[in-house]
Amino acid sequence: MRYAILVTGPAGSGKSTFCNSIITHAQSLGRNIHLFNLDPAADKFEYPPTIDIRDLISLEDVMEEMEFGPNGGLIYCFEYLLNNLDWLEEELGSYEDEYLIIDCPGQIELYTHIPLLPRLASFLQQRCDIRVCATYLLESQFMEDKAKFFAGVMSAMSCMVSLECPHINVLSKMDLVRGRKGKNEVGRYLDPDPTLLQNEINRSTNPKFHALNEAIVGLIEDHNLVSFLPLDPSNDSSIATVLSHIDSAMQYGEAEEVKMPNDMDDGDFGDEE
Ligand SMILES: Nc1nc2c(ncn2[C@@H]2O[C@H](COP(=O)(O)OP(=O)(O)OP(=O)(O)O)[C@@H](O)[C@H]2O)c(=O)[nH]1
Ligand SMILES: [Mg+2]
Repeated sequence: MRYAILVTGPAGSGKSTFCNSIITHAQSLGRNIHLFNLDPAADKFEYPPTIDIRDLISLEDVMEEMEFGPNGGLIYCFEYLLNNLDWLEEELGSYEDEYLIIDCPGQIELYTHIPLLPRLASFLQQRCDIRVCATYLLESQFMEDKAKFFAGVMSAMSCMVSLECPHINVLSKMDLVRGRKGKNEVGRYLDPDPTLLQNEINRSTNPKFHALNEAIVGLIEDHNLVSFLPLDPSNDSSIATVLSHIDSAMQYGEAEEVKMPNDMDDGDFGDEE
């Protein structure tokens, strides 16, 4: 069986750092994990990618030859990849046992506006028979502004709905809030508490939007879809917990044994107040 973690999230949310931490951690456990770089604009890597979209197409060439800007160029690169999936199939080879971590670019239109990543995810799952788990990273700094946090929750939800595969949301860069937010307060964000947050958002938005706030909060509450795992890449047990949830979502390992994820311990959270 083959497995792949699709690492998504807005620009700068810590996707590449997360990929590195997972690789480092997996290697320390003696697991073999390969990086698949899907960002045609990436230039520096801590671990050399085993599969690299830049071997197929160069963003620089696209921008120069097609006279596209960076975002249009990126969309072009993705469309090119999706029109050349034979290339990818060859790169993926026919390994039996493989665990890939796929570092995506941060442009949100790749999964929301134009379903490029959903098409790739379904290719990996259906054509290549790879079990895929998507992760969506949102920065912990989003907790500083509730309206922004809710926009982030909506984007996570939109990604989750469009990708149609097991999905884990991660609140990244938790080291930045450590000691500044108590465990209970962080908990309200990890398992978003819509009604409590609604009042506070209403206070900072024009009354014209209160009905809209309520509708959005209702949507999040009714579907109870979004919760987050905290991630602090400097803390090994935090990485282990996130990886165990991913493994469990894909049922990685012995097929006959159902795996349960690790519980979160105190070290995974912000400090207690
Ligand atoms: N403090 C802190 N900084 C982080 C963490 N993860 C990433 N960063 C920093 O955030 C910035 C962006 O990190 P990347 O891992 O490149 O984020 P990305 O999502 O891959 O960014 P794009 O590929 O450009 O969308 C870098 O300066 C990182 O050093 C973290 O857990 N804690
Ligand atoms: Mg990156």
